[in-house]
Amino acid sequence: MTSPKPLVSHIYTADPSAHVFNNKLYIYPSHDRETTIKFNDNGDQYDMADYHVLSMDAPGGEVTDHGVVLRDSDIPWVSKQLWAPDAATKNGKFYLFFPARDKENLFRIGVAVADKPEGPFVPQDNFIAGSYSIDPAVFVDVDAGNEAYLYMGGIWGGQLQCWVPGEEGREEIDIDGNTKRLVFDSSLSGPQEPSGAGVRALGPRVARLSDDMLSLASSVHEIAILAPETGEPLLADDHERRFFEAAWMHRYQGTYYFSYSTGDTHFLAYATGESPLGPFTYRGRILDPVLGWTTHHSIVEFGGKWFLFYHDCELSKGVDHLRSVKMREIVYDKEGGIHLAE
Ligand code: FUB
Repeated sequence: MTSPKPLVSHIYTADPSAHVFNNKLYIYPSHDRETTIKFNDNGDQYDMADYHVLSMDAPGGEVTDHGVVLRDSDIPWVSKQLWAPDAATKNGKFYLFFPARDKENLFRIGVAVADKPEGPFVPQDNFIAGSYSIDPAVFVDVDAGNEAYLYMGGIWGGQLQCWVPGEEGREEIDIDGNTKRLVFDSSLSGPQEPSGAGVRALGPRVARLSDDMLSLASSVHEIAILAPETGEPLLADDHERRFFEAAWMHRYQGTYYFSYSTGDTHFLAYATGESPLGPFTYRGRILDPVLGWTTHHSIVEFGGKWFLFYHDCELSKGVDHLRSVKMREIVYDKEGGIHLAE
């Protein structure tokens, strides 16, 4: 299949989080912009300052840009870098979750509230207490009590590897069920992660959200992604399968699908499990590397079909920080495996 066209070409967009709200498809992307900041492995060149919302009435239909719905200067706790957002609805309100650097340069997750899916969104004064790192994905389990879960995490520029055991830190539950205290170690910033024979990969994080969607209602848990051949957590040196960033959760026929980017190996991969909290077992790849370093996606059912939303840098001819959102249909095989539709 030839590469699809970008959904919009009047602005650069990335990291699409797609949802169906009120029978209409809404896409919450990052808004990429020109910068003189040189490419580095910390992602400083992704220097975004606001969010737009896109919408579509039917798959393949006209795309509406609802304009700027939130900007960095309106968010009291933010210093810079509005990265990949997500959105959710509950109790008649709409919530935009977004990562950004706080005034101490740490990535945190914030939330802003609106009455309509297309905003405008009003930010909370501070980030969500206990949140950290990047790439929030919020899953409201409408088939299981409307419980809402916040997934987050990304290594290298996303700082997940900077949170290490330390007595003064906040409590968190690791994949063995042990409670740990974690503190931020800035010496681990940048393109660093655990490595070495037998060392486990860092897992993404999840916590339940409060009913008003504005705070965490549980401890943060590390999620286990297991290798199917051993049943053990993926190892840090398994770069073609381990979690890097871009968490997404969806449910298909009662199974929970956790999908993500493998970062430096540039795959979109997925793992499945019986609970939104995991553990998940690695299943395979959804998308091979696209043009550009990053790959980031969402998966949603719309009009009886399933779609993958993702980005690449074809429109900017390979400029890594100028990406464009696209969509492709996906199908499931009898075992629940995901494939791109022809
Ligand atoms: O858009 C900035 C960052 O690039 C996102 O947070 C990552 O997922 C990657 O796409």
